[in-house]
Amino acid sequence: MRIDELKLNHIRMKLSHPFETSFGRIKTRDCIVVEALSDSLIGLGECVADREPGYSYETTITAWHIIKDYLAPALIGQEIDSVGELQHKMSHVRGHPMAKAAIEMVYWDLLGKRDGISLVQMLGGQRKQVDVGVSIGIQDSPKALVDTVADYLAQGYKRVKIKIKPGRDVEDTASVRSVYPELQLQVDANSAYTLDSAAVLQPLDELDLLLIEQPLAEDDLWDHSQLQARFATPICLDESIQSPRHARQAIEMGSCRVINIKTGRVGGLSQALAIHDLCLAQDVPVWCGGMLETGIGRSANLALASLPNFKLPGDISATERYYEDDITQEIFTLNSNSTIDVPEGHGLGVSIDQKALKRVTLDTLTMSDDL
Ligand code: OSB
Ligand code: MG
Repeated sequence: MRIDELKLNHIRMKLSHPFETSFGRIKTRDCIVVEALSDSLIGLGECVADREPGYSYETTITAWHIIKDYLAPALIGQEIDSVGELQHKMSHVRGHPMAKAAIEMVYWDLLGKRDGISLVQMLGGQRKQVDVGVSIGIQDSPKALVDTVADYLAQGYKRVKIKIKPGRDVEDTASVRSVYPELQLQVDANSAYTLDSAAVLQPLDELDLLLIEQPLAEDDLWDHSQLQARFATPICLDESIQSPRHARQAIEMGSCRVINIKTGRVGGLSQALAIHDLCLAQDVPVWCGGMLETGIGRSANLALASLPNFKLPGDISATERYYEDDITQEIFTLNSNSTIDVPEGHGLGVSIDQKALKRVTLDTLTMSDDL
C-alpha cells in the first residue's frame, strides 16, 4: 500500500449543545479530517486533537504541524506493507499520539477498501450492535442536570456519564441518583482533583456508580493506586493511559479496575487493540471513550467497541447528540435497546458529504510526492 497524496482539512463543527468539562466549556469542536489517495482509493481519518490543550497537550495546530512536517514526509510515496511498518515509520516522532492515530486510521480505511472488508472484520470484532451511553457536560445547576438526564433517558440511552469538577461533584451526582435509583451512572472528573482534594469524593462510594473516571492528574498512576484503595467503586483511567505499557503498569499497581480506550489518546487502532488484548488477559474490563468525533471517528469507535472485552457501554452517542450537520453521508442513530449498529461497509464504511465538509472547513493542505 502506497499513500500518493495526503489532504488535511481543519474543520470547526458547531455542537448541538455546549459541552462543559472540568477543563472548560466549548460550543464548537475543531478537528482535522485527513483524506489519503492511494491509486484510485480514498482513505479517511480523523484527528481528535481539539483547539485548546485542555484534555491533552495536543491541539489541532500541533497535530497539523506534526503531520505536515514529520509524518507526511516519512510516509508519502513509500511502499508500506503493514500497520506495524506504518507505526515504525512514525516512531521517530516522540509523543503526539492523536496525530499518529489519524494517519493509522486512514491506513486501515485504505486496507479495507483495497481488500473489500470492513474495519470490524479486520479488528476481529464480534458484535453487530454495541451498547452505548451518553456523556453529559456540567450543567448550570443540579436541577438542570436532572432535567438533561431525563431528556437523554427519554431518547433511549440506558447509561449516563456526568462530568464533575470541584464544587460540582457529590451534590450533582446524588441529585441524579435520588431521582434514578436504578440508572447505570458514572462520573468523569478529567483530572480535576489531587489525592488530598479527592477526599471530598468519598460519598460517591455510596451512590452505586459503575466507575469514577480519571479523578487525578493526567500523568499519574501512583496516586490513583492510593485512591483506588480507598474506594469500593472502580476507578477508571482515561487520560493517564497513553500506551499499552501504561495500561500494564496501571493494572500491576492497582491504579484502576477499568480502562477507557480512546484510539487518539493511545496513538492508533493498533495500540487500542494491544490495550484491549492485555486487559482481556488480565480480566480488566474496558470501554470505548469518545472525543465528540464526526462520523469518521465515530465509525472507528463502533468497530473497536465490538471487540469482546468492551464490557461496558461506550461514550458513542447518536450523531444528533453532537451535530446537526455531520460531514459524513452516514448518520448514526440510537436503537431502542441503547445500542448503535456497527458499520459494515468496506474500511470505515463512511464517506464524506463534500458540501457539508466545505461549509465547516477553515484551512486545507494537500501534500504529494511531486509537489
Ligand atoms: O474525558 O471522556 C472525556 C469529550 C472530549 C474530551 C474528553 C472527554 C469527552 C467526553 C465526550 O466525555 C465523549 C463523547 O464523545 O461522547
Ligand atoms: Mg474521560
